[in-house]
Amino acid sequence: MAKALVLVTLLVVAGYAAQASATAYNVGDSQGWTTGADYTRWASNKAFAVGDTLAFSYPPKAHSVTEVNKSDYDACSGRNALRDDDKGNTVVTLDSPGWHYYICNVPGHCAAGMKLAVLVSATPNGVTRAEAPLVAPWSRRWAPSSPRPRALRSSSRCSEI
Ligand SMILES: [Cu+2]
Repeated sequence: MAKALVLVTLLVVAGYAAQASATAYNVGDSQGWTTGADYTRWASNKAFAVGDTLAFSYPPKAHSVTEVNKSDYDACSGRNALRDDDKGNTVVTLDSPGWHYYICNVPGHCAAGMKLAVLVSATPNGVTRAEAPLVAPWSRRWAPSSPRPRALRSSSRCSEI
């Protein structure tokens, strides 16, 4: 029962969050997608989530947006590209959680800094810390109605996880 309540809570929260709009990021901000920018630094203060978009701003053929796996990212190799585009101003939707790696496949550009790694969270963005307390009172309201032993059992079950 406690698990079901938790599940319902998660579904409600997820449903609430899904209504919030995804975030559209301009990679490199005003610098765009180019050599000489620091994309590790650009990404470091951002929380990416499924549904967000990355807009890579660059002239057609001048660069590419090439999605690769981690080892190819580390090696700056676009040989096993998962996705590849050089048409200019590529927009990528972050459609799955986990790490996503992008490089520019023009020779020398990745080594010159055109590489971006983003960690994508499964939770859609939009639930800010300011909104989060809205959820908390529900759980507090539920707690007193539950018999105490069950509350204890559920909390011990939580600690086993
Ligand atoms: Cu390039």
